[in-house]
Amino acid sequence: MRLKLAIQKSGRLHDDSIALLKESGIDIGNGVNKLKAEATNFPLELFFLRDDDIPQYVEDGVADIGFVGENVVYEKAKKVEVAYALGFGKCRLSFAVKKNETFTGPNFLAGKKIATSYPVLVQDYLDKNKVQADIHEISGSVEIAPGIGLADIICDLVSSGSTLFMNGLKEAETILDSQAVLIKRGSLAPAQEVILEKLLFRIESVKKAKRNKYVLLNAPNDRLEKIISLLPGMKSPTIVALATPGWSSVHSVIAETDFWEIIEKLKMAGAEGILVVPIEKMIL
Ligand code: PRT
Ligand code: ZN
Repeated sequence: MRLKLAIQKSGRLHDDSIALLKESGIDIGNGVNKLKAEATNFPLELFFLRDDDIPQYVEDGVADIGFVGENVVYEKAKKVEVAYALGFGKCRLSFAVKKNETFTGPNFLAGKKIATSYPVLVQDYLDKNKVQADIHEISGSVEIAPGIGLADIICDLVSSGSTLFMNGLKEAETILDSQAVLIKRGSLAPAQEVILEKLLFRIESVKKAKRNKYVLLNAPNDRLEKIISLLPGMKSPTIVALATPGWSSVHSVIAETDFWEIIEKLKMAGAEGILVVPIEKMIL
């Protein structure tokens, strides 16, 4: 029994999808230029598809699971479940107005022409806010629509904002925060659910490891109590005696988010020779 995974053939999600599988210890056999590939050391078969088609293929059972942006999942509204947030491909779907205009709220959209590749999500937003507007669906280069007189406003994906800026537009209102997610068909065979659980366990270990750092430091024994109180660790830190009498080496795990704050406090508490190393996998 194998699990069939659909990922983007080429584009913004492709490299991160492949990297995540590699970091999860999954080797992909023959090249990615074909339509399909098989993992050599895990019961996984890969399909390389356009991202827009992935929800449909998962609903139809051509693939069992897929890696795809939430923006695509919700726009396509197929019968698939969002099982796991993968943490890459982050962006937002936002309205953008001409830079000299002021977006005053949903009513600003009333009667306007909106260019977008996301007509379903935009219509949802309009309905929720009881506003009527004219949606023009276009598949690419949405940002040029106001400049050529095709639309008054756009609703498009934004990450750095530089595309909007270069086209004389500014972000006005976000209607969806998006990232790549793992979607699945509702009804997987029990044996496939087991494979999916194994895959998710590996992905979670990789993600946890990325969020944490392994820290080693030296400290005089009379400062140990203070230093230990600053370290969250998974359980309690490891303490090893150094060859120099009265000194110990302390090892622990620190979350990336708290990292600088804790390091500064550790230094002030008397820690020396602090080493910070990346963690490859983290299994709790
Ligand atoms: O060929 P295929 O259909 O598979 O690919 P595609 O061209 O439809 O998609 P692709 O590869 O461009 O994007 C795939 C997915 O990446 C999207 O569905 C999102 O989930 C995610 N993603 C993340 C983005 C962006 N960031 C992003 N910035 N997708 C598109 N953009 C575009 C945006 O449309 C705009 O043109 O980048 C531009 C804005 O970027 P900034 O940095 O200038 O703000
Ligand atoms: Zn696409």
